Amino acid sequence: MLELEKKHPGELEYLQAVREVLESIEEVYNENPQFESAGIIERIVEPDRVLMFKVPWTDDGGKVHVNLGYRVQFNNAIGPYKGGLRFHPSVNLSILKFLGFEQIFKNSLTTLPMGGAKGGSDFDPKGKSNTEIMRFCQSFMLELWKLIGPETDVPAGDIGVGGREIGYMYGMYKKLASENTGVLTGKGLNWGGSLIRPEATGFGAVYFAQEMLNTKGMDFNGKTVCLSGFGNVAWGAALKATELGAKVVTISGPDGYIHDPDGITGEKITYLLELRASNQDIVKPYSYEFPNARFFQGKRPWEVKCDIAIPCATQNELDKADAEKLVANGCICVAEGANMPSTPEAIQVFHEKKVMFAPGKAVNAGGVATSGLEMSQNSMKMGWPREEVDSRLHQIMKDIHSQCVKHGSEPDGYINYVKGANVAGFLKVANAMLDQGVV
Ligand code: NDP
Ligand code: 2IT
Repeated sequence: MLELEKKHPGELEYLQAVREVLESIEEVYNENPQFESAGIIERIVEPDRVLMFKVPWTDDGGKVHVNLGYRVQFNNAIGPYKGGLRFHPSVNLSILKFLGFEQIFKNSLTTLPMGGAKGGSDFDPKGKSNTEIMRFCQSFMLELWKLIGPETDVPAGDIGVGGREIGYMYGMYKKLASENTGVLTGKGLNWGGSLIRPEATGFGAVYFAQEMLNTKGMDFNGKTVCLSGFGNVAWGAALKATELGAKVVTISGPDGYIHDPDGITGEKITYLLELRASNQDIVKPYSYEFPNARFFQGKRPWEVKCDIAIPCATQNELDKADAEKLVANGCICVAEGANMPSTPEAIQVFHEKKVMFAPGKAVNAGGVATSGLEMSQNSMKMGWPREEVDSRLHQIMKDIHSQCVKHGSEPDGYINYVKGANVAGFLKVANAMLDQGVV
């Protein structure tokens, strides 16, 4: 860690993600001297390559803008590079390296053959017209297409990248490469997409949390759930948790959160999805539409009493003080829908108080797992029915949970899901790297 800190000063998110994994795997690493002699740690913490390019585009008024584009190809020991693209003004190399690093272990946990990568741009899709989004995506793909391919590197969505953006990027890729392949996942249903992919991350997160609750003989029925964010991940989680009998009472945006004591149910989710499709601020208007709902400006939802918390917005959105509030209010289970939403200090609180806590790389792996299923369907040139994709996703989430239990169970019966996920994810990749020599 000291060496890495010296080599990459200021890359805080990346160093945070690496530190957590290294701490978790210390024991298995020391038990396997062959890892040390093959330099597995030194090789796994550095990306295979980082590609950075400029993305010039013209707005509707004719003004030229330049954003930065990136693809971090981290590790392809167990399959082609795979991971999302994030379009958000906060995007920088540290954030994409943390996400790419996490993706290695997450993809390993899915049981499918996928390596780890991440990419994106500091482009802000907020307030842009459809044509501006299209021109940006086309310009972004004009560079990215040289680096990706269905057996090389398969990008997908993340913050700020959903079906619309994948469509514009896919259109440009197809034109440049003269081929129709599964080069991106999260595609539209009429052109190679998989059923369930849009809701897969949220569904998977709830399936995983269901397994966590089962270990204590509990389930979602009658439970109160706090969610943060309301994007690709949160809406599927809200839908599935509600379907299982829980009441989802919060969602959030960067400017505050909504508390709806009546529950954010089916038709309200549809209303939110319509707002989202129109590129508008989605959280605040909800409180004008539904009279019992209140908007709390500048606050996070973790102050609301709940049984289960599922953070689904962004990294480090739940800190020590938030964790203490959740615990004081009786929260029994925290399942991370987002990537690294809890700070290390918050995780320590959950562990000390023996609250069930599972990290994003396990909980949100259903998204990329269903991307893997989309790749399989594309290779076979066919599509599975909804029930088949959903049941495969459900089984994968159960398998990930079992791997966490196997590698994370402590003598007192408490399951350290952070350790379990990191050890299980790491062992598969490290052994593949051993098999393949120093490359
Ligand atoms: P979206 O852009 O669809 O949604 C993000 C949501 O979080 C939006 O509601 C956004 O509000 C809100 N948000 C963004 N920044 C903040 C902030 N600083 N504070 C509070 N709310 C914020 O992204 P996704 O749902 O795709 O991604 C959410 C998280 O899940 C990320 O960590 C991502 O890496 C992770 N993830 C995503 C997967 C996927 O399949 N998409 C798979 C696995 C993990 P607004 O729109 O108003 O900015
Ligand atoms: O963080 C993630 O796992 C994603 N954004 C989804 C990646 C994918 O390739 O589906």
